[in-house]
Amino acid sequence: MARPPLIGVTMSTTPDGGQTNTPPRAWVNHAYFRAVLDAGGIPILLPPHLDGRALEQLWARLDGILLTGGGDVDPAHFGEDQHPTVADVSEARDRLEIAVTERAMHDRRPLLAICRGIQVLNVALGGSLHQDIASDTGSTIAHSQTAPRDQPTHLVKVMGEGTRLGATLGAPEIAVNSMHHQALKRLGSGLRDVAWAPDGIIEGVEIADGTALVLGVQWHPEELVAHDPAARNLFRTLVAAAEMHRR
Ligand SMILES: [Mn+2]
Repeated sequence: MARPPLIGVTMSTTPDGGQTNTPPRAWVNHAYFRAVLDAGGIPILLPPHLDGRALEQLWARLDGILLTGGGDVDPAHFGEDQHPTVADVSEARDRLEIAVTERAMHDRRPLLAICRGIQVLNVALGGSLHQDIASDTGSTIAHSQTAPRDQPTHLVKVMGEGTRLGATLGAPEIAVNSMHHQALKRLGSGLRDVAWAPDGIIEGVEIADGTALVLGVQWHPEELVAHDPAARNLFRTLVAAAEMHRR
């Protein structure tokens, strides 16, 4: 049997500046790991403080990339000052994930970007973010849900015709969970928006020319895989594309 594809999984880290009693550390929620494993991939950790030489060595072995959720991207990356609600900024994480995204684009390596991940993907390609949905757009949808993480709380409309995301999710409208106070504003170059919340907030993107598998979703499918085939399909599609890429 062929060896399972290796999926690089990015990690959260303690924010810049540090906190008393918390040593600097990196972590990733089990849900991401399980979702990759259940889809047939092997998750490989990509901690923010990986140095350039180590990333270089790892890069040759990775078949796909998963950008995970977490704190906010530093708005300096899209030329803005920080809104007061911006939190948990890590320069090291921004740097690693933007570098990984640029390399994945260049090498056409399959990439799935979740929550913060879709925002990193957009910013890495020159796009910008709503730094705070409520104050920036006046939306009345609770994108920072208080319900449990595995519970869908708002709908998303998906463009079905000719889109990878539509084919992957298999339905024109799905119910998703929502744990973000930021969202995509100006789209990065080469991306197209293909899914939206009822308030117009972008909830899904893909690469416009369709040459590689690059999918971004603003919700958290890793928390939904137990009961949602559409969420499972996102990870299966990533792993299948990673397997194809290797050949
Ligand atoms: Mn949302």
